[in-house]
Formats: sequence, structure tokens, C-alpha cells
Amino acid sequence: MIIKKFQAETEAEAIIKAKDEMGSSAVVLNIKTIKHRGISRLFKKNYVEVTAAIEEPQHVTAPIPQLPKINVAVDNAYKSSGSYAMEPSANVIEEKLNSLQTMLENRMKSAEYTEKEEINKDVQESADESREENTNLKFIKLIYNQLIDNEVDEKYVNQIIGEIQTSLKKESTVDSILAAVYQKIILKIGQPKSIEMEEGKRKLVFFLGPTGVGKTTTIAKLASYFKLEKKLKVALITSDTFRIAAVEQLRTYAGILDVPLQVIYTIEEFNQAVETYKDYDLVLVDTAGRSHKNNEQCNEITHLVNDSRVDDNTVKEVYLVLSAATKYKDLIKINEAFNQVKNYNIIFTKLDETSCLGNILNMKLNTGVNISYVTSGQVVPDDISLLDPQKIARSLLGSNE
Ligand SMILES: Nc1nc2c(ncn2[C@@H]2O[C@H](COP(=O)(O)OP(=O)(O)OP(=O)(O)O)[C@@H](O)[C@H]2O)c(=O)[nH]1
Ligand SMILES: [Mg+2]
Repeated sequence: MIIKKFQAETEAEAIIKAKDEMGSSAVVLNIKTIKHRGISRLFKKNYVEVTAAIEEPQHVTAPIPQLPKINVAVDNAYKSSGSYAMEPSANVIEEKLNSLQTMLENRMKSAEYTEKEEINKDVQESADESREENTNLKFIKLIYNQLIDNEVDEKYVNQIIGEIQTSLKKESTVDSILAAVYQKIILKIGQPKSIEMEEGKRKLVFFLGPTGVGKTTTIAKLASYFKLEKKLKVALITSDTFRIAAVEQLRTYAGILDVPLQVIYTIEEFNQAVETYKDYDLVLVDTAGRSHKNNEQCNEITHLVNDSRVDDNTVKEVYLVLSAATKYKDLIKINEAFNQVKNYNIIFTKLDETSCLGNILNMKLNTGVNISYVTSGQVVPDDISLLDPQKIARSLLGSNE
């Protein structure tokens, strides 16, 4: 991991500097306001220091040396800051990390914490090697259990713990261990992918996935955001003619938002619908929920996504919608069922229905696919935001903010 600090007058300028130098995959680890001390504080302005990180070059695709686009957040929490969608609005990360550390330390001290908890083999071997590092090992053990409790797959927990153990020095403290794990998780989750408009291009965005995960509701949330907040011309298409109620559900949202909706039965009708929407900026496509066990149904959707026609001014984008509450084993199978679809991203829904967010990290590491939005409730349009890697990392480490 390469970590660098960038200073500027404002948070936004410091982030631009970081992304300019380290590439768009750089992840913000910390944001701090630096106040001058002593007499110099009378003459000098305070400034902001952003700590950013990227994985070592062999682990990442080459950073794209370009300025990040300013991206108005979908997440209400970030709107007021005028900051980037994927970065927290204020200098809260350090504070949160401190409270997380206190919580973990308290738990370590608590009587409930017993030595008989299972620990991974690597950790046990290291424990035997060095008794003096007992406190650190207990702390690592605690983090290990915490991640397992949050249903991070054991393989990835071992990977994370293994990676930080090789980089830890003898004199490491619990706070440096926690910071290392926290940073690792953020880097592994990666930068979220949002729907962004490109100059002179129209976007055709497909949503697919299992039944009942929240595809239609997510489309309604995004349609509302892009129409009302971003002032884009939005149109809807649905190929979900499987259930009458499904069309009616989307028609209701289309009516409220005053956006056109076309219902299509064949790929030819789909191509025509896309053609009639040629003056629109963003076309959102709903599809019928498909069981990953039904190959024929999944192939039908794959065919629509891959083989539908678009002109040179239209960019296709695909989102596989998954519920965060689905078992990891099933998520892998669902992903496999749709893996003939080109260049898709993942949206996780129903974060409010589970207290274990390990699947987000698991799926990122299992597929390498970008995670984009997350939804955490039924309310249209509010309950959606861009994935916040810091928030997920804190949650995986036991924070319940
Ligand atoms: N708790 C919770 N419920 C959600 C969320 N997103 C959607 N829902 C609910 O999940 C149910 C199914 O949502 P839909 O949007 O119809 O799901 P779908 O994937 O389009 O379903 P099909 O078209 O039948 O495959 C509805 O009751 C939604 O209100 C979420 O983030 N959290
Ligand atoms: Mg639906």
C-alpha cells in the first residue's frame, strides 16, 4: 500500500491533488484540519491535510492520470458539504476510528472476552513465537473474530490479517494495527462506481438480478435523483412483462416523476424504444427478477443486455442488483448465472435488513467487480447512496453508528 499526504486550503482541493497524483483509484483514509500554532497562527490560514492510499502497483490497474469529476452526492448526508459523493463530508474519520479503537479495546478488556475463542492458525503460530506481543495478538484476534462475526469470508479475513501481520513492526501499537486493518479494508472495497454522464453521450443503464431484491425500487430512486437533482432527461423501459403488477409498479413511479415508460416484449421492440428515446440523457431499464437456477431466464436477460443495439452516442452500463441479506454462497451462484453480461457493476440493497455487511467485501474480492450504490430502506427517493467504503469498514470492525 502506498500512503501519501496532500495539503491544500480546502478538503476538495486536497482530494483533487491526491487523485491527480495517485490516480482515480486513490482512496481517502483521513481528512484533518491543521491549525497553525504560536505566533504564526496570526498570519497563516488553517489548511486541510488529506491522507490517501493506493494498493502497490502490482495489485492495481494503472491509475488514470486525470482530475476526478465533481460528483454531487446521492447520499443526503454528503449533499450539504459540496464534497465528493464518495468522501465523507467532514473531518470525522479520525474521530470515528478513535471511538472504534476504544470500543474494541474495552471489549478486549471485558470479562466476557475469553481465551477459548477460535483463532486462525497463522495468528496462533505468531502468538507462540512471541509472548511479548500478546496484547497486539489479542487485539488482532479480536479484529479477526469481529470480521468473522460480520460474515466476512474466512479466506478474506485470513488474507487481511496475514497482509497486515507481514507489514507490522515489533513496536506496533493497537491503534496502528486497527488503522492498518481499516485502511486495508477500504482499499479492498475500492472506489464506488456511480452513474456519470459523459459529454455528448446518452446512458442506457440496465438493472438485473434475482426476484424481489429491489431492482424496480432502486430504479425509481435513481430516476428521481437524476431527474430532480441533476435535471437530466430521464426515460424508463421495462422488459418485466412477467407479472402485470411489475409494469404497474414502474408505471406508478413514472407517473409521479413525470418520465416516459415503454414496455417491451422483444429485443426488436427494445431497440425501437431506445431509438425513440434518442433525445434523452439517461434511459433506465428494468428487467424481470430471475432465479439463478433458471439458466434459460438468465440467458434471456444476458441476450437483451449484450445484444441490444445502440448507436455511437449511447453508452451501455449494467448493474447487477443483489440483496446484502442473501447468503454469500447464493450470491456467488447468482453472480455466476449473470457472468456472461459484459462489464457490470453491483448494487447492494436492503442493508437495513442485515447487521452483517461482510458480503459487500466478499463479493468485491470474489468478483473484482465495482460496487456502486447501496440502498437501505423502501423509501423512494431517499434510501439510496453511493457505497461509502469508510462506513462499511467501520461497520465490519464493529461500529454501529
Ligand atoms: N428493507 C428494504 N426493502 C427494500 C429495499 N429496496 C426495495 N425494498 C423492498 O423490496 C420489495 C421488492 O422490491 P422491488 O423493487 O419490487 O424488487 P424487484 O427486484 O424489482 O422485484 P421483481 O421485479 O419482482 O424481481 C419491495 O417491498 C420494496 O419496497 C431496501 O433497500 N430495504
Ligand atoms: Mg421489479
